[in-house]
Amino acid sequence: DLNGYVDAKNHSLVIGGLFPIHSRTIPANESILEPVSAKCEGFNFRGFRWMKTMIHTIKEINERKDILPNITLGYQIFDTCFTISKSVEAALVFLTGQEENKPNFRNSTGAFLAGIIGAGGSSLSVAASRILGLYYLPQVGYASTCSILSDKYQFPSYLRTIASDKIQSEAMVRLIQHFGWVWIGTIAADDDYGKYGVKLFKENMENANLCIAFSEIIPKVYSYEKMQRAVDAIKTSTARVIVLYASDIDLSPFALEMVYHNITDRTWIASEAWITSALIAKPEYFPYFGGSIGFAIPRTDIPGLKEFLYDVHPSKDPNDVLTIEFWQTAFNCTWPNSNVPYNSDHRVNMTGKEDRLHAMSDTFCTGEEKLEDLKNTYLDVSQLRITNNVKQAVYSMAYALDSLSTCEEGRGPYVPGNTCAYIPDFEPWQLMYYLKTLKFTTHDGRRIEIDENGDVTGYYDILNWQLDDNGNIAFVKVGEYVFTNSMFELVITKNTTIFWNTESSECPHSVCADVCLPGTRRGIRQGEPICCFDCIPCADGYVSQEPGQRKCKQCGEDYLTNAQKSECVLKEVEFLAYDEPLGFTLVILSIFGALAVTAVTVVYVVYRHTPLVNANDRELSFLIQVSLIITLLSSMFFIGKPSDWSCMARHVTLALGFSLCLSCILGKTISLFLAYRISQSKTRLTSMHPVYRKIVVLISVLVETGVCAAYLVLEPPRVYKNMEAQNTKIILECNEGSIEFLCSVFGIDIFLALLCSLTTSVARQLPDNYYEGKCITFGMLVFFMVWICFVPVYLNTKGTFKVAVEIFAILASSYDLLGCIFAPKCFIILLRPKRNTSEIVGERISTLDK
Ligand code: TCR
Repeated sequence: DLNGYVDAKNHSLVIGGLFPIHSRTIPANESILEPVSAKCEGFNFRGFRWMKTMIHTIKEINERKDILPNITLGYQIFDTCFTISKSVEAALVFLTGQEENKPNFRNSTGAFLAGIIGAGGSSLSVAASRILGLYYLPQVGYASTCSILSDKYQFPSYLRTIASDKIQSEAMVRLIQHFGWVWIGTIAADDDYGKYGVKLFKENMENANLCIAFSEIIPKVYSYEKMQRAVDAIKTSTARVIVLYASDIDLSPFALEMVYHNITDRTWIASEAWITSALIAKPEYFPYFGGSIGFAIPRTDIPGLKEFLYDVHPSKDPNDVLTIEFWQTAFNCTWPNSNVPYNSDHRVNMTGKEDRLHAMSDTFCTGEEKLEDLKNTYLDVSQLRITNNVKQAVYSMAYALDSLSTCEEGRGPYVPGNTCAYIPDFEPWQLMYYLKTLKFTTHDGRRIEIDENGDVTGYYDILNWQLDDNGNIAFVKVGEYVFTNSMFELVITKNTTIFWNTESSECPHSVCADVCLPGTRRGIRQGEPICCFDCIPCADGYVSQEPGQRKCKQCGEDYLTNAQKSECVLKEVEFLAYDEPLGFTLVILSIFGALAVTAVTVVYVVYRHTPLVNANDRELSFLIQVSLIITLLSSMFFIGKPSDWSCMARHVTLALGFSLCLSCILGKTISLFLAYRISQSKTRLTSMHPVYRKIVVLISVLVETGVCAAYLVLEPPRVYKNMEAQNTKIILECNEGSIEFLCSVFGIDIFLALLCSLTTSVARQLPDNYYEGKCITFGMLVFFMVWICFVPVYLNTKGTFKVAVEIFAILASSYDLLGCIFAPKCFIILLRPKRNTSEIVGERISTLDK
């Protein structure tokens, strides 16, 4: 049988109501074979208050002159006992009006059922709505938030004055992001509310790249195994933050379990259904659930409700079993002469045993008990949230009926003919028309607009459980989730303190793996959520500069990584610098060489009229000195930081210097060669005219200049960063530009050198007093040796030494020529002046110059 309240007698219209006044049904006794309607137990004060609010609201509407002036509303309310079976039973009774013992008022009394308020939990609304929807009977929910109820295909006649959980699930993810958590457990009640709520939550988490550590279910009917699974998941997981999507009634056995297993140090994200529930918000649960943070519908005050709630007494109506049970439960006594059970509990408890206690309290109720002394959810009007939804649900029904009643014939909504519907005999779908587009303002000035899915928009307060001065749990508002500028926004109020139930009292840290430090990257663990990862050090040449990087970035080629792999550092640039010992020494050597050549030139200028200087072309000697200065100083271009200019300059000056030098030597050796041939053959061979020698020089220098110019224009050498030689350094070098050109430039020099060698090796036997031929022969020999040695050494050295080797070869060959060609002559000029006479120099030599 169904418990409930009826007041339908003298009213033309009745509104149905479904409320969870009890928490569960009593399991049927196995010995009874025929089906009977189950009895209920676990008096629910909150549901009782909701129901009273419906009655209060209907009274208020009946008293108002502006809504439905000529019509008084009645009600018929059933207790769903928070079970699907009871609410289906009630839905069928509403439709058929066929309940045992009760008048079939819908047809016989003429009272007409306009629609139904409720069913509290989603599963109950879903079940009832599947049946009521068949007849399009309007149903306005006040607490069912499951998202599927928005589906008008499945639930065509369901509307609600509470927002869908879609919004709350989003809000939870925003909250989680706000506090920087990434690894979250979920616990859901075993019903549509819990399961769909968590489903949406998980989807949103996935979109936000956050991870679910575990998802467990709280069983509806106590089961040791199922409960243990959930407890174990919580115990073993590293997730410190857990979303708990359940109605308070379903949650209470679970809360006991937390106490039993002493699971503290968890932060619970509360769904709207339990955040302000007195069933859970008990001071003894505070060590386990303190610091919970969650969403609540904004609270309101309802004028007159408090007085109406206090106006309850069992003596008023001996048949009012619910009020008697309320009284018995609230005051812990037994009402005389009633067989209403007191405080019975048939649940299987945590120890696994069923303890059926049909306890009747020994003390009888006197009726003198004072409600004022009672601290009870029923009478607590400080947290009117769902209660206000009940009120608005009744109002929306009334406003819809009001619009229907004020319809003008010919302007009505129904086609064809723009007809109207009339109270009391309208069809349910005709009332649905008005409900679907309903907009009204509530007593506290809020707008309620029911959209095409039958939903209203949601606003939430974010509450945090703290302990107040009296040791009670206070729901402290720490923020809001509001709809502004056409989008939802999570606002956590600045400078409010949030209580965290952690050891440090700081915001908990809920991660699977800690953020990877700079220098490492996140490495996937196969088959695990993305929030669980290993931190893998970056490879060589790669860095991650910020924490939590997914990839290491490659450093540019000019860069190296530091030891931590957290920074790219510029590679050291290496070249042969002026200020390092090697460079410095080489500079000194080349300058010294140049000075030595200058000294020789001075000697030559001073003694320019002596036969020795004049012998074998004085001008060529001067040109050789100039060219030696050029080659010696050209080594300077090899030192210092290379630039494109110095790269071009170094090879070209060197090559030109050598070609000038060697062509001058050639001029001399050709003369010697001819003189030798003359001395040998005794035939009249003319010696070479000095102008021809200079022409030889000119031609070879011009050829060399031409090739060099082409080299520079077509494919000049450039600076080049050598990275291969050493990983940690950049070696600045000059590349060759074009190998072919380089070879031809120096090939000319080699060709000249070969000619010189050939001619002198023949002329070296020419007897003269200062052995010019022999000296040049020796000089060329050394010259070749230097450059032949140079090649393998150069190829085998690395880095800056390469240039040093090159400079060495240049200096050595220049010094060699200087030493071999000019040193013996200067010796004679300065120290043996007696040998510097024309007789000794010999007339044969002087004939050379004719
Ligand atoms: N929606 C839940 C039931 C529920 C509830 C509550 C029950 C809500 N809020 C407050 C008791 C108290 C939100 C459902 O099942 O849809």
